[in-house]
Amino acid sequence: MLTPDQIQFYRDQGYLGIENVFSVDEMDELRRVTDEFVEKSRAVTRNDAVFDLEPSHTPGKPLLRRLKNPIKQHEVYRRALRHPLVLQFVSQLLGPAITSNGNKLNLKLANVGSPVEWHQDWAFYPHTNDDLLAVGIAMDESTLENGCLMVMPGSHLGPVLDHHQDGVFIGAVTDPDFKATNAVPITLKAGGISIHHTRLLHGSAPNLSTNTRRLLLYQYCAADAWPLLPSVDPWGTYAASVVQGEPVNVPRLAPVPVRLPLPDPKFEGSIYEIQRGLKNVKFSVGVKTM
Ligand SMILES: O=C(O)CCC(=O)C(=O)O
Repeated sequence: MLTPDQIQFYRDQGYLGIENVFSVDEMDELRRVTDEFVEKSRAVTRNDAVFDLEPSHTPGKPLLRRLKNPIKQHEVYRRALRHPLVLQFVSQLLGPAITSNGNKLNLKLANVGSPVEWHQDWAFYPHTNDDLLAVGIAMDESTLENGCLMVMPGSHLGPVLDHHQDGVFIGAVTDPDFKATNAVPITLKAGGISIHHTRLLHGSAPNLSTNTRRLLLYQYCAADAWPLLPSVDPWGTYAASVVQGEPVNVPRLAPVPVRLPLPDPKFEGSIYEIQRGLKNVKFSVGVKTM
């Protein structure tokens, strides 16, 4: 259980570091399976739906930078998503009903691990409310030297900064006034976890040390946080719908009541077909007699 002080710290600062969440056996299994994927990446020469490679990757020296969507790749990652302690902590912060909108395994292999520039996850996937967070499972000891996660405490309560460059989303803060001052590292032993709020500014330095740093990340959302972007070709779908004027990427959010028309009422049918099952009809269908 998170203590009331930990919960308050998360609310005020936007993050937590918690040691000893995964057992030694659980970590050994995660590392063993991950090593197998690094081995498999030898056969891959360019980034694909599963593997993201460091620029200096070669079959002789496989340098896997990210395993994409690990829960699709192996049962051991699926189990970690539902780890009882993780779900207990997440429900204390988000409420009992939780969804997951993504997962990834970032590997910063010794001497080569790429940095991740400062960003806010919210810039990638805005929702109807910001009760979203990411849990990072430290698969190795995570230190300043090997590129541990860095955060800017309290920044989740501030503005969402621009992540666009020349009008194109670039996945990192581009605000010219942004300075990464007061950043703090979340150092962890293997088996510990970090938790960070979706609006918290964070990033991490390259791994210039001889110790690998692997961070398995799971994103969780309160079940009543709905994504604002459609999952397939969001900009193309939206932009194609414009009949006059320019598309906008800053939606106007109003505190309007919303109830989604789900479960799916078979929208391929017309309103006549959808209403056919209505029990409490108000207009009776009369038969005109001559
Ligand atoms: O792996 C890291 O250090 C940072 C990961 C991160 O923030 C991301 O992938 O969005």
